[in-house]
Amino acid sequence: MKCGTVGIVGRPNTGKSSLLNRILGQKLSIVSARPQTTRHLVTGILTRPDCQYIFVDAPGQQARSKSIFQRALNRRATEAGRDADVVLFVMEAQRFAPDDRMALDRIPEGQKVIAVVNKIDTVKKESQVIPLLERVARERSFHAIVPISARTGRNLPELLKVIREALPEGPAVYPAEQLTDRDERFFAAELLREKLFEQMGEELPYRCEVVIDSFKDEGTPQRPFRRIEATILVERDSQKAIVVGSGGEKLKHMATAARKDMEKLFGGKVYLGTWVKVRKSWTDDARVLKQLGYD
Ligand SMILES: Nc1nc2c(ncn2[C@@H]2O[C@H](COP(=O)(O)OP(=O)(O)O)[C@@H](O)[C@H]2O)c(=O)[nH]1
Ligand SMILES: [Mg+2]
Repeated sequence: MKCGTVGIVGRPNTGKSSLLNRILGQKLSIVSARPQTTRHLVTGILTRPDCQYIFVDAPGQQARSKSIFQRALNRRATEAGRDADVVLFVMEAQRFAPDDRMALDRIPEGQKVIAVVNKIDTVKKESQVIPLLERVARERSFHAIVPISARTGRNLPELLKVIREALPEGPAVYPAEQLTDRDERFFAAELLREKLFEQMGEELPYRCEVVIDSFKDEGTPQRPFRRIEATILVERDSQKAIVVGSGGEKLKHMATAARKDMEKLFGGKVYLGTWVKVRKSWTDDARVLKQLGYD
């Protein structure tokens, strides 16, 4: 038996969260077309008869970290690369740019790193990526370089095999059926935050944070029912108006979509109450960030 942690790192938007979700066959980490959707270290556990993989999906490393908040996200990504038994460095099939190199450089020397070249479904012929693979091979001494597609699932069995080889021997740490070490409260916040990314304009989602004020299990095993109260924090009154929408329509729409996803993930009915509150410049307020768990 093998068992160990697998850190997933790389610059924003290369498909790290998509890869984790695809491997687990479940939407665990939120995904969006915009960079910097992921803010937390999301653990996803895959147990096979001969191996337990403990994946840790990290926020993307950003070169220009302007706010205290962004620097905290970068630290989390660095942590994921440093503390794992094996690191997946995820990049795109079409490019290896300075921000990719920066993310790669943050992985400490001596770490076992597998270069994962994602999105090979975007090239016409797979042989087209060979020059890039050769170039990447010169960047660092990788344990392996594996081209994949998180979208189609191409080469994922091979990737899992390569990861297994690199993991240490040892018994499973988690029960075989456990999917994550995060609790339902965490996923409730993430699912609502995902709707902000999906349905708000370009900049706004980066100014928002979701806090779960209360999470109560009020059902029975036969009829599960969860009562959840959530607050969306924004930085300014004008942003609050946009999130709420005219007549509260926008907020209602997002809350409904989030509630449906929660019901799917948790299995059972959910009541979701949502509020929007202004916390001036929370992305640059060390005290608020600490309260939110970014330290
Ligand atoms: N064509 C293609 N798109 C992908 C693939 N993997 C991820 N994406 C897209 O790339 C974007 C960023 O994905 P996400 O998983 O959030 O990236 P992250 O920031 O690295 O976690 C999303 O729009 C995904 O749908 C892939 O294998 N092929
Ligand atoms: Mg992500």
